[in-house]
Amino acid sequence: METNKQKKVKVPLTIEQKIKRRNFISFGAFFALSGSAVAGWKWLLDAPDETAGITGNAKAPLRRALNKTELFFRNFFSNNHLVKTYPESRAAKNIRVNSLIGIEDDEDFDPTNWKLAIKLQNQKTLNISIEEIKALPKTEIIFDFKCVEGWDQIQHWGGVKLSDFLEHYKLNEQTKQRYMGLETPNGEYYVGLEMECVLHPQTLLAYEMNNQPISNDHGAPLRLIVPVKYGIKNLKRIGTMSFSYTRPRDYWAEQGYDYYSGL
Ligand SMILES: Nc1nc2c(c(=O)[nH]1)N[C@H]1C(S)=C(S)[C@@H](COP(=O)(O)O)O[C@H]1N2
Ligand SMILES: [Mo]
Repeated sequence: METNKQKKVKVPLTIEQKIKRRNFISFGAFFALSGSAVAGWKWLLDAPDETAGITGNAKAPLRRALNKTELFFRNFFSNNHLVKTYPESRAAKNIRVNSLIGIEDDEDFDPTNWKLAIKLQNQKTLNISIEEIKALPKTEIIFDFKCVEGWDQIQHWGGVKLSDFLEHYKLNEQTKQRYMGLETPNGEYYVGLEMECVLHPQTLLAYEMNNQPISNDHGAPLRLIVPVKYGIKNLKRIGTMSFSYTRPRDYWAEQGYDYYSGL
C-alpha cells in the first residue's frame, strides 16, 4: 500500500553551501556585535557628565563603573600591602623629572624661609622647619616609582616616615579624620590621600634623593613619597598639610584621572 506522506530525505550540503552558511552566520554576528558596540558607545557619549566636584571630566556611568572597580581593588589589595624594595645598587643615578606644576613659576618661593604649614582646627596652624623634620628618625626606601604616563624607575629616597612624623607632633587626633590634603606653597598642585595610605609604613616625607638633599625640580625641600600610589600623588614641594572627613581637592582627579590612583 502506498501512503501519500512524502518521505523527507536529508540531502547533505555541498561545500559551497556550507561556506555560504558560515559566511552568513559570521557576518550576521559581526554586524549584530558591532551594532550593539556602537549603540553602547553612543549611549555612553549621550550620558550626562558627572557632577564636577572632587572628580571631574567623566561621564556619570563611567564614573560609577570606576568607583565600583576602585572598591573592588581597595578590598582586594588594600593600602596595607608592602611595595617591593630593591638593593641600593639598583637605584637610578639620574632621576627622571616629570611635570613641574606649582614649582616652575613660583618666584615667591624662598627656600630659606620655607616651613611646612599644618592646618589644624580653629584656624590654627603649626609651622615646622626642615631642620626640625631632619632631626626626626630617618627612613630610606628604594622602590620602583611608577608614573601613569607609562614610565617607571627604581629610585632611592630618604626622609621621615609620615606616620612617625604625625605621632611626634601629636597629630593622632587629626588622623582620625579620613583624609589628608597636601598642597604646594602656591597651591597650584594639590593631592588628597586616604588615611590608610598616609599611615602606610612606606610613606615618607622625603628630603633626600640618592643621599643628597632633594633638588628643586624634584620638590625641594620636602616632598611626599607614597609608594602605594602612582607618581601623580607624590607631591613635590609640600607647602601645606590639612586633614578632613571628605576627599580633599586633587589636581589630576579634577582633570578626570582616578582619585584613588593606587598600586
Ligand atoms: N608639585 C608637583 N608635584 C608633582 C608633579 C607636579 O607637576 N608638581 N607631578 C607628579 C607626577 S605626575 C609625577 S610622575 C612625579 C614625578 O616626580 P619626579 O619629577 O621627581 O620624577 O611627581 C608628581 N608630583
Ligand atoms: Mo606622573
